[in-house]
Amino acid sequence: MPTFTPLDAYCQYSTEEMSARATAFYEEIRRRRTVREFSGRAVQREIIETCLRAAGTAPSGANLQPWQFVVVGDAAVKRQIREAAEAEEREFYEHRAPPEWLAALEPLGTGWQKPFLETAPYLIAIFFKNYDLLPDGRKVKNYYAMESVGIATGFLIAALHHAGLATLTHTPSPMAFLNNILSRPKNERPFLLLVVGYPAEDALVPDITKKPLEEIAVFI
Ligand code: IYR
Repeated sequence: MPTFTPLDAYCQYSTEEMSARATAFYEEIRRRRTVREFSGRAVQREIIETCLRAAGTAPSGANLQPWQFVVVGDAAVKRQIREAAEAEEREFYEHRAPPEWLAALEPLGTGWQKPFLETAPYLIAIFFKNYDLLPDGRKVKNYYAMESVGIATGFLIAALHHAGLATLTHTPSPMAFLNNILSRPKNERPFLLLVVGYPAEDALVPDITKKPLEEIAVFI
């Protein structure tokens, strides 16, 4: 039998307050920029932990929470990840990527070299689990694993931004090397590598814009 508790945590606001809150959040989140130049300045582990707790509150299929976050602060492991990622990225940029993909990436100014994978204080490897493994080896299916992990990752990016940190959603492809380097079981599939830290003092970001509301939403 399911058990239920009152929705004590819900806060209701006046229309004015709601409007002010919606605007304040929009102003806060619209300042977020993906950063590719990181400072080496250390970040307190406790801040990362709190942001991961925020990510862990995300909704998920049947509340099965099919995510695993692996926080890498160790310089030697970061180097291994950089080397493996750059090998894949070099293949991608020099051979695998079709011209139209390279053309789409042009405005971002990306390339195969990924120094930020060593410079930034933390790399958070995010995995999704289509099934969980019980200690006896039996599999328990998860539902909407990738969607759930996408939502949790959005929460994490927002939480880190809110705390005053910069992030980069990095997707070296393929990412299977993350399982080997981080010794993760085979039911954990890499979702993305989140680079976390302070932006470099002189960090530049591409001059790009977001689509206006009219282009991304319709009311019917
Ligand atoms: N994974 C490569 C290429 C890349 C692909 C997309 I789609 C981006 O939005 C950015 C980069 C890289 O990280 O450089």
